[in-house]
Parts: sequence; C-alpha cells; structure tokens
Amino acid sequence: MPEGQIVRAVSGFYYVRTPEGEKVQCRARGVFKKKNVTPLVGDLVRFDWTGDGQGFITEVKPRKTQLIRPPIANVEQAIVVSALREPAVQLMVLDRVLVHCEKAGLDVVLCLTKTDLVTDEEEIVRVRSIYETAGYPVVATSVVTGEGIDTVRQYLKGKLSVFAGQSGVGKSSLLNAIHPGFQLATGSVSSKIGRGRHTTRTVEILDLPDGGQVADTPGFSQLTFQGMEASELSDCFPEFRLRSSECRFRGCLHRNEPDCAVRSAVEKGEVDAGRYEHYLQFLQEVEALRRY
Ligand SMILES: Nc1nc2c(ncn2[C@@H]2O[C@H](COP(=O)(O)OP(=O)(O)OP(=O)(O)O)[C@@H](O)[C@H]2O)c(=O)[nH]1
Ligand SMILES: [Mg+2]
Ligand SMILES: [Zn+2]
Repeated sequence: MPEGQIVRAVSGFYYVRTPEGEKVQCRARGVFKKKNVTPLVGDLVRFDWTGDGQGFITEVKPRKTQLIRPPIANVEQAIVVSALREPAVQLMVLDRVLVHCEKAGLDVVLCLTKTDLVTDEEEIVRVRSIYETAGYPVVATSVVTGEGIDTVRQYLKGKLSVFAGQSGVGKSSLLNAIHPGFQLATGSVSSKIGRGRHTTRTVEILDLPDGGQVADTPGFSQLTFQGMEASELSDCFPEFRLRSSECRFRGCLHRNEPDCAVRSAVEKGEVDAGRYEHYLQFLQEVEALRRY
C-alpha cells in the first residue's frame, strides 16, 4: 500500500506526498472520525488508490510530536516568531506560544522580527536577554536589512520545523527571505488594531533547497491551556525545570511553597520576573479550566 506524508490539508482534502515526490489528493476514511483521530499535516500515512488518481487514507502512523495550534504532527523544531513592532511585542502572548511548544516537546528557536522598525537598540537587547536567560536561542531578523536571515537558515537545515506566531509578525515574509522560491503571500498589518490580517490560511510543509522542511502556518489569536495539568505547566518553563529539583517539595508549583528554588531565583534576578508573573497567570488559568 502506498505511503507518504501529508503536506497540506484543505477543506477535507489531504495532499499526501509520496517518497517519489508525487502529490496525491486524498480523503480520510470515516473510520478516523469514529476513532476520534483527525489526520494532521505532517502525519505519515498509508493510503489506497481510489481509481481516479486520488486516494483515501487508511492509516496514520504513530506521531513523534503533535502540536494543536498550529495543528501539525512530527515536527522537531518550532521557530517561534514574534515581531518587535507592528504588532508590538507582547511577551505574555509569546510565553503562551513557548509553553505550547515546550508541552509538545519541540526544540525552540525564538525569532524577533522587524528589527528595521526599532530605533531603540536597547529594547532588542532587553527582550533577547530575557529569552536567552530562559535558555532559548534568539535570532533578531529583518527582511528589509537581511539581518539574521542566514542564521535562521542554518537552524532549519536537515529538520522539519514549524513557524509559529501571531498573525502579521512576518512568518511568511521570513520564509520568502530564506528561500525566495517559496513566493508565499504576505499581508499588511491593520494600522487601526495593530493586528495581522490572517493572510496564510493553511498549514503547508515546504521543502528547503539545502535539505530540511518548513511549515508555514496561519497566525492564531487564542491559545488556551485546555488539557494541561498544573504540574506540567511549570515544566514548560525551561528555567524552572532546571531548578525545580532544588525546591524543598517535590511537585512544587513555585507559588507559596517554602524553600522554593524558582522563587528564590526570581528574587535574585536569575529568573526573569515577567516570565514568572506570566507563569502565575497561566497557572490560574490552568486551575480554572480544571474546575469546570
Ligand atoms: N518593516 C518590516 N516589515 C516586515 C518584516 N517582515 C514582515 N514585514 C511586514 O509585516 C506584514 C505581515 O507579514 P506576513 O509575512 O504576512 O506575516 P505572517 O506572520 O505570515 O501573517 P499571517 O499569515 O497572517 O499569520 C507584511 O506587511 C510584511 O511586509 C520586516 O522584517 N520588516
Ligand atoms: Mg503568513
Ligand atoms: Zn518551587
């Protein structure tokens, strides 16, 4: 039975790329709906030919990783994209995206875009240092000056990576700068509300000329912590994860517990106070979701 990878999904159709490079338009059998499995872009699947050059998916192979937003399977690395301007940096939104990528077990590279619009260099240094201290590689980029583009290109080599971030932060623009052959549509940012216009509508896996694959994805607006446990949340902050074995209590939530290594690191300025505040906010959200 032929096999391949779903590289794109549009209104009930899945585009499966075979090892020979053929793209086959497939439907998924009703059986997946019953099992409550929805095939995702990135899934490795088996399919049957339907006779008219199309196929139907009969089996989805076990996933190595799975991200809900954006919906994609089997990526190893997330390039989390956040603009410095237009839209302005929103660290709480950024931390939400990072938590979701950590929960999915992905390697993360943080990309701060549109440096050409920032006159205050200090601001870039400040944001960069927050996330480098947390343990993330950070690249500042501009498609106008070309800053950082080659660095991002290096991170993408030989892997399947997903570009994730809010609408308008410049994911598709960055991908076009990395490989002009992609010719992805890009959109303007509304000056009234400072948000993107959801130009990219589908998740799509693209091949890079130097090896590796990238998925461009639509920007999302809402990210909740549905299905997350309080204990999982603290592990989604790498700088907390690193210190939690030093807390007095196992399963410490780093809130009011005595002798908490995370809180003491916040007091010493070794863990960013803003990240810690966001954690406390997320923890409340997680607890509220579990109550209802
Ligand atoms: N000045 C400047 N503008 C940029 C840069 N990167 C992207 N833009 C602009 O930002 C706007 C949004 O870019 P897109 O690439 O469409 O953003 P996106 O993240 O793909 O947005 P969605 O597809 O809606 O999720 C466009 O007007 C781009 O020209 C940059 O480095 N500098
Ligand atoms: Mg886009
Ligand atoms: Zn603690």
